[in-house]
Amino acid sequence: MSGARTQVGIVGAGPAGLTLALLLDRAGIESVVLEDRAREHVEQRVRAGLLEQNTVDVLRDLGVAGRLDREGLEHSGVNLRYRGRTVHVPMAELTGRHITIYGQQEIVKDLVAARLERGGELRFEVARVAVTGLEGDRPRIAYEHAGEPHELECDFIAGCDGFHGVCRPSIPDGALTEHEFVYPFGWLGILAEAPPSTDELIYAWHEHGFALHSMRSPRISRLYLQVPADEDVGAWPDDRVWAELETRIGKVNRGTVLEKGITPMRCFVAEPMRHGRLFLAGDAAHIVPPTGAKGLNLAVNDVRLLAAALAGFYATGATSGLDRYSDTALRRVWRAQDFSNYMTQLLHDLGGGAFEKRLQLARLDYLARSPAAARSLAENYVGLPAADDF
Ligand code: RFL
Ligand code: PHB
Repeated sequence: MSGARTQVGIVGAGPAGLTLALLLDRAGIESVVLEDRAREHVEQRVRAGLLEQNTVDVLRDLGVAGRLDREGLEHSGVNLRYRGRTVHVPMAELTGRHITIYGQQEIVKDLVAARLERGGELRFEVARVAVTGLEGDRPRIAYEHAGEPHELECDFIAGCDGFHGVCRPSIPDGALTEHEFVYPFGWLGILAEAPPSTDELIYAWHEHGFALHSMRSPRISRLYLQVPADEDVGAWPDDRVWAELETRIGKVNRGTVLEKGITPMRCFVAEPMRHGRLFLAGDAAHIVPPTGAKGLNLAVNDVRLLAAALAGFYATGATSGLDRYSDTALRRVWRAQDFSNYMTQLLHDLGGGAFEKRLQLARLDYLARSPAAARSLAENYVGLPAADDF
C-alpha cells in the first residue's frame, strides 16, 4: 500500500474536476485528480457543445482558451421553429451576452493538456475508488492504479465524478435530500459530417415531437430528435433519422453519421452539495434536461465557486466561504433546473394531447410577439452574470 497526501483530492476528470484542478493550481493549492476511464475515452466522449459566456470567461482566465477562441463559433441569437414559422431570438441584442459553440470533448482535451503541461497530478484508469473519513479532518481516497493499492490523504475531497460516480453514494443515508424527475422520453443525438444548414441553433416544435439542429464546426452538424425513453437506437437507421429530422426541422444537410446515441431526460438535485469535507460539483450533484444546455455550464460554475471558497480557506483559515458553497451553487442550479424544464415543456410532445399542444403554440406565439418574453428566455439561455451569485 503506498500512502500520499494532497490538499484537495479530486475524483473525476470531466469538465468539473479538470477545471477545479487548474483553478486550485493557480491559487497555489495542490490537488490530485483521479479518473477511472482512459485518457482517450474522456477525450472522445461526445456530449455538450454550448458554452455560456461565464464558462468561456473561466476558461480564458485559466489560459486554456487559445483553441476555443480560434475554433469556437460565437452566436448572438437562437431560432425557435414551429408550424413552418421561425422566430429569431436576438440574445446579444437583448442581453449584451453571447454563447459559444465548442465541443465538450475539445474542452476536456485542452484542460488535460494544460494540467499535464503545468505539472499537476492526473491519473487515468484508476479502479475501486472509495472515499472515507468524510466527517473528520483527514478524509481519504483509496484506489488501485496499475494493479497496486493506493491511499491518498486529503484536507478536502471534491466529488466531480458525474451522476454515476462513487462520491455521492458514499454520503450516509439521510444526510442528503434528493429531488428527481425523469421524463418518459429521451434525445436521440447524431454527430454528422455535414455542413450545418443554419448559422444559429434551431429548436423545433413539431406534432411528432421536438428536434434540435446544433453544430460543432463549419463541417460538422449535431442534431437531436425526441424519442420514447425506452427506444432502441437500432430502430433508427441513418435514413430514418434524416427523414424525421427533415419532417420536424425542415431542410437539413445530410452526411456521414459519425456517432449516434440516446440520452435520457433526467432532472436531479442532491442537497446540500456537501457532507463534512466532501464537496460535490457538477453532474455528481445535479442533472438538468439538455434542452436548456446548462449541464456543463453549471459544472464549471460550481467549481468556480468551490475553488474561490477553498482559496479563502487556505488564505485565512476561515470556513465561511466553504459553508456558503452549497447554498450559493444551488441558487443557480435551481434557476437552471427551472429554465431547462421550461424549455423542455415548451417544445416537447409531453403526451398530453391537443390542449397541451395549443398551450405550447400560444407560448411560442407570445415569445414571437413580446420583447419581454423573449428577453426572459434570452437572459436565462445566455446565463445570468457570474457576479449575480453573490
Ligand atoms: P462528467 O463529464 O460526467 O465527468 C465525470 C468524470 O468522472 C469519472 N468517474 C470517475 N472517476 C473516478 N472514479 C470513479 N468512481 C468515477 N466515476 C466516474 C467519469 O469517467 C468522468 O470522466 O461530469 P462533470 O465534470 O460534472 O461535467 C458535466 C457535463 O459532462 C454534463 O453536464 C454535460 O455534458 C451536459 N450536457 C450539456 N451541458 C451543457 O452545458 N450544454 C450542452 O449543450 C449540453 N448538451 C449534455 C448535452 C449532456 C448530454 N449527454 C450525453 C448526457 C448533450 C448531451 C447529449
Ligand atoms: C449541443 O450542441 O450538443 C446542444 C446544444 C443545445 C442544447 C443541447 C445540446 O440545448
